[in-house]
Amino acid sequence: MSERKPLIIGLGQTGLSIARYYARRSIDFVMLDSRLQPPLVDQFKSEFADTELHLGALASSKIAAATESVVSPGIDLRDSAFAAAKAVKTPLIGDVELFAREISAPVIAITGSNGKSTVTTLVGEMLQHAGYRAIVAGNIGVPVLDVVEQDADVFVLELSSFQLERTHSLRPFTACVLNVAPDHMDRYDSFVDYVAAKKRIFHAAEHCVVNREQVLTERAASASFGWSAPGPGQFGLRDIAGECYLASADENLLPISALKIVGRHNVLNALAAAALASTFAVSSRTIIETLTTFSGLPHRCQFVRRWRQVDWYNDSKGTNVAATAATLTGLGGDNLIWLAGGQGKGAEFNELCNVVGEHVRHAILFGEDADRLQHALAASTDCHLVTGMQQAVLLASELAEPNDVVVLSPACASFDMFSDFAARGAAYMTMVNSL
Ligand code: UMA
Ligand code: ADP
Repeated sequence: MSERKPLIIGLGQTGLSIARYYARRSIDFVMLDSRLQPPLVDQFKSEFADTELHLGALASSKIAAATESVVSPGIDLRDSAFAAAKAVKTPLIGDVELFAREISAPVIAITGSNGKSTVTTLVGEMLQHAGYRAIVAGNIGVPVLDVVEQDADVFVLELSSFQLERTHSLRPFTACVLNVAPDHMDRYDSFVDYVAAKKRIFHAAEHCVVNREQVLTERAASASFGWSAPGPGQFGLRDIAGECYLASADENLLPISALKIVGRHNVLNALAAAALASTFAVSSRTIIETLTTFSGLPHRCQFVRRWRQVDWYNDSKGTNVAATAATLTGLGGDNLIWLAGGQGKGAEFNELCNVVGEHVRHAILFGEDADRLQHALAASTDCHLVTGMQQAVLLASELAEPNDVVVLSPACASFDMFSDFAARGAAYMTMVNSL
């Protein structure tokens, strides 16, 4: 009887990885997806031809009657389809919960509104350079159950609030909330609820690493990072003879100018990664080596090209207001031509007014929430509405004057026009490179 099997809900990257995990353990399951044509349905049918699959509106009675449901992060647990399951206490968990129940290697767990992938990658590289078998997974694009059987000395996990809210058994060796700023406000009743989901990462953690400037995520910590000069157990900045150094307690690590990653926000990311690696006894020398060689991930303030004396950047991963504000501030100046738009996820775009007023000469807006962006920012800069990426790039190339900087940093999710942020960034770069 299918009712007594576990359910997998969501046939995306996570759902497929859970299916493969159950199959490796000979556990029968049922797959559900609310869409009639989920992206990975053909792949699923070819691998699991005999498995029960239900597409379309989620049946609440089925979910309530299952042994447990493993729900993909993209699905909102407030959906009425889960009410009956909650009433009869059928467990609703995520893939990270299954992972946590199984592993014995320590976990360094990283969350935050912005900088997660950059910091997770940096920490993974620091540990690998120190000689550990460190495996990076999670919201960064590698479902945790794809790596659960790998022989690891340590797992470095990027975790989203959606993953954390459905995880109960994780006991991280080190946990960190990098920062909190409004994001995914369409998925939470309030900002407080969103912050609470993020702070679940600290539950049962042996070491906590905190951002000294964020009182919202304050707690007793093994290490902290922030802009101020560091005391014991702290990472921060110190001025030495007019040069600003990343420093740990009384040790000066490296000058900011030695970092390859650009922008003020990336200085904080570097300090956070150093603080996290220090809880795993990675030496300062290894931390410095990694920080001086890491040149950043694609789609994050990525330099694309200089064309007719104009620099073009791709920050497609800037998917919320705080991320875009950090990028526009980081690029600086008052001559930015800024491409933005997509799905705003309920964001308050007027929080961008000051930073846009200071740095942006022209805003070129497209996608589902372009009107809302224009409405919020019309008084701060010159706004242009266009129908898509190609028109945006062409208009930017017409408006740009020598020494201007053009940047795509959408402040929005991409799903209205692209499969994800990477496809959006790739489309932008192709168009920029073909100018
Ligand atoms: N969906 C439905 N019906 C369903 C199932 C999904 O409409 O029944 C929709 C969701 O609303 C969403 C999309 O399908 O719009 C994808 O959801 P999913 O849960 O199937 O996503 P996966 O493909 O499994 O990818 C997820 C993460 N995506 C989300 O949380 C939305 C990926 O993070 C992550 O890399 C992957 O698991 C592996 O862990 C991406 C992301 O955008 C990068 N994350 C958000 C962020 O970083 O802001 C949280
Ligand atoms: P995440 O995985 O949390 O989305 P990324 O490291 O992929 O974070 O960076 C995504 C975008 O967020 C970057 O392109 C940049 O615009 C912004 N960003 C990165 N780090 C920070 C930070 N520490 N504070 C604010 N914004 C940041």
